[in-house]
Amino acid sequence: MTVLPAADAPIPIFTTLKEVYGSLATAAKHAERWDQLVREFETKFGHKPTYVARAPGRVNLIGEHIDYADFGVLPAAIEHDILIACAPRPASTVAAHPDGHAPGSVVAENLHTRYTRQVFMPTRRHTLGDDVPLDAVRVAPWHLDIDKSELRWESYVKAGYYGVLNHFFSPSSVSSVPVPVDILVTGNVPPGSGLSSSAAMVVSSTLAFLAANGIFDGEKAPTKPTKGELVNIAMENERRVGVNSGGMDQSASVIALPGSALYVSFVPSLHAEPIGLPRDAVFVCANSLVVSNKAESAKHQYNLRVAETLAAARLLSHRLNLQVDSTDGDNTKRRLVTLREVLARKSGFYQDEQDAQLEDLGQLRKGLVDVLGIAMDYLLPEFGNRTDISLDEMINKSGMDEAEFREVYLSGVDAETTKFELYLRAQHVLEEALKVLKFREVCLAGGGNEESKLQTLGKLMNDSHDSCHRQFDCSHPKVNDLVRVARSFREVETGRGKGRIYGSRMTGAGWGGCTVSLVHREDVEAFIKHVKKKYASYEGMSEEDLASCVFATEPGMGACVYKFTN
Ligand code: NG1
Repeated sequence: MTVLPAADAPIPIFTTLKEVYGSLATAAKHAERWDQLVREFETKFGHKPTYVARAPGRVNLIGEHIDYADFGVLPAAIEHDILIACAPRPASTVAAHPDGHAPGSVVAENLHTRYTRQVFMPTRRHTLGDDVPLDAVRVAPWHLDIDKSELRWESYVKAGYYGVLNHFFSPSSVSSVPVPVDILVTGNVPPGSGLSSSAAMVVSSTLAFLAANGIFDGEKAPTKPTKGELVNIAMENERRVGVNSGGMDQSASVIALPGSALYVSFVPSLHAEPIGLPRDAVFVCANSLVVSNKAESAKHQYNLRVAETLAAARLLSHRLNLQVDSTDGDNTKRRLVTLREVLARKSGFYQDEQDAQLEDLGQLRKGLVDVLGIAMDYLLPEFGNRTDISLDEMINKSGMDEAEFREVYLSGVDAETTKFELYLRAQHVLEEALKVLKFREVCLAGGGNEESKLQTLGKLMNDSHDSCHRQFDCSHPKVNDLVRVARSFREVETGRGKGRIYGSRMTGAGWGGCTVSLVHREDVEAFIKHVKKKYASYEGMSEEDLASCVFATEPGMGACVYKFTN
């Protein structure tokens, strides 16, 4: 049997829930949700679903805000997921729908009553172009209106559909037309909590439209994407909602395998390596109840951090005189450079983008010391005790003229700020990259003392949180409180000694959302009780609500398509 690298494997098509969740026990917990989804689909649409697309959320164990700098990260899929039941709309039910049987039209319903029914249809403008013979028709790519100004549930559905249309229904082929589709969505990944509900929505929507259009059936099956291809399409799709996202969430949601975390790296191309965790390690998620709405706040928060991180790399590459741009005659073609590329070029490992050397802990450590020293000299302001620099200072130090810099680095960001924290952001990214590799190394090391492994992993998580809070400024006072509560478990007497909490940190983009804590398997129950009792915002909540706020999670199965067989 050939073992495919995880990203090259095909998207699994399952026909039992045990396969979907990786174990019978987990499947049993979810069976009622699935039944309800299928029942409601029939009630709402008058016909049965043909597929359910499933994509899980993820918890990031370590490696925050470094995927878009092209450094590897270490997430795991969680059990919580988004499910989308779907089917082509049969001609017999057309009378019931106002938009009838228009190609590609979608009726989207959500089991959650807060989200209302949406009906939409992609358009493909056929125009007579001046660059083609007069009698020829130029066909523009498919288009769907996505409202980026406010967070709407169907935007994520549309984002998934967009990629399917433009990758699988070529605009130049008039015969290739998507079918009308009915979909029903449900999910239990809490939105805005750092557990990647958005990636789970986009991945499941992408899969649902592929499935409903028969891409996994019979003769069309050879065109179906691999897991790695699906990740790339989902990343592209998520950007349509207005977030310049890295690739961590989509990779974890698509490629994860039960029982292992994933080390996901992006250079020279997407690669995912399953990482076994120490036997006694259990990760517990806790929700701060501060909702972090990434899409709406992107320009002050997430996208601004992406811009600062990329600008830091540009300034460093200029200071180090690295040849990162291509030239065409007298014209220099500017492009975005990542901190990882700066490090690779500075360390001499950058060869035709094929370097993998920086995944080696020793090499990364060597390169870092140098680059951090230079960052400290160059990225800080020249005068005063500030750490931030102004837009003018930043442009001056970039070696680019203002128009170019705005075009390449700021046009997509629309950041409402005049100050940029380049040094602190670069310091976080470079040091966090090192923490990820150490974490991976400890997990991969055979033998050794289990307790000391857990302590090392926990310390890395604590340091990561402190860096997210101080250097990257992406935590939130309540998230810091929750981390303090988690860490204070070490003072609690459990009957087996003091509580074994090894580390606790924010997870995901931050500015609210969840924390993840590394706890000894035997102490998990006591730990969960402690957090429920001590975190002030949980006061007065019912046991049922609390159970959805604080929960232990084992690394779960990645995305799949469930096919109904009769
Ligand atoms: P969240 O917001 O937690 O799903 C986001 C990005 C990740 C990564 C983390 C920070 C998206 C879809 N996800 O995750 O790629 O950059 O922030 O480490 O934008």
